[in-house]
Amino acid sequence: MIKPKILVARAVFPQTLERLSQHFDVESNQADETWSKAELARRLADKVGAFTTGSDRIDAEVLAGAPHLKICANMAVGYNNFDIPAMTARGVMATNTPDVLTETTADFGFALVMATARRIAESEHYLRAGHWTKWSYDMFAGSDIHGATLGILGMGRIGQGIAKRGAHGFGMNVIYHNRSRLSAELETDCKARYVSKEELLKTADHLVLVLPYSAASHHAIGAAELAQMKPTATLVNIARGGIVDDAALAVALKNKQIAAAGLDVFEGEPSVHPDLLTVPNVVLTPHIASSSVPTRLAMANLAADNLISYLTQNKALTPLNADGLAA
Ligand code: 8YV
Repeated sequence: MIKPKILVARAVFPQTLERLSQHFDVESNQADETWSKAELARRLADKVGAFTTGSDRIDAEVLAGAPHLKICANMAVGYNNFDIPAMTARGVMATNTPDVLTETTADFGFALVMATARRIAESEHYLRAGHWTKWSYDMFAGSDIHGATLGILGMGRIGQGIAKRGAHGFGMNVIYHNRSRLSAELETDCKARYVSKEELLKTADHLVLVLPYSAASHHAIGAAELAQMKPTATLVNIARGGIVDDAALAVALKNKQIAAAGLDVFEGEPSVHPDLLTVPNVVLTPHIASSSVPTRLAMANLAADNLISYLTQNKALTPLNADGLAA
């Protein structure tokens, strides 16, 4: 039997490839080469399915080179690398990997809050550099987590996970802002109070960004918003680069307009704004919030299952544009 052809655009777990190979004729990128859009389109020319990650842009230009493509399964919950209207117009199903990464990503968000507020990375660099010669009363004195006000911008599943960790684990006072307000039941679960964006910026001791990236959220935190925050406040971004104006943030950190930041995502990543690399009061990690072994496996499995289910039974498990395709 001739198997349908699919492309796995990035290196993945060998067991994911093995599983996909049971159903498909798989071309994969286990060497993890960086492909241009033209290269991606060229490789998609004879494929019906694609396993993609957040770094693979699927838009009209790529789709033009992929006339047989029926589905792109993203190994990510975020899907700003997909041009959904273009995919829908071409009849290509888009899927993502919600839920399986929620708790792991919330753990990491909270870890960044703690590392940032308690200056863990900065003090570790100091120690490794051999600067630690004596104790001093204010050495790397940061701010408290327990009892502080935790602000969350974007209160989806991951935002709620962070809220629960803060409220139930650390006795934090949790406030949030979101496009839509949560139900009373969810607010009670998260012990979170809905506030305006302005109040969130002004009141939070630790502000965490967990909102999806879109034209509407581009530079949701820029110079004007940073100016509204407390000088003692910290900012954590585990959402997407582009939500924060990184150049403005570097200036705010340098001028101590806010105390510190923790960033897992960057505008134009994997490049990082050079000024962020020179300020000490920022913790920088390379987009690893979902990266625990069990969670990355679960994400890969869900993306693979979407391909298998859609291409063998015409049923996507976690579709993004099913309504558009049905219309
Ligand atoms: C991924 C993420 O690691 O799921 C997301 O939206 O940002 C991360 O979990 C990344 O996008 C790679 O696909």
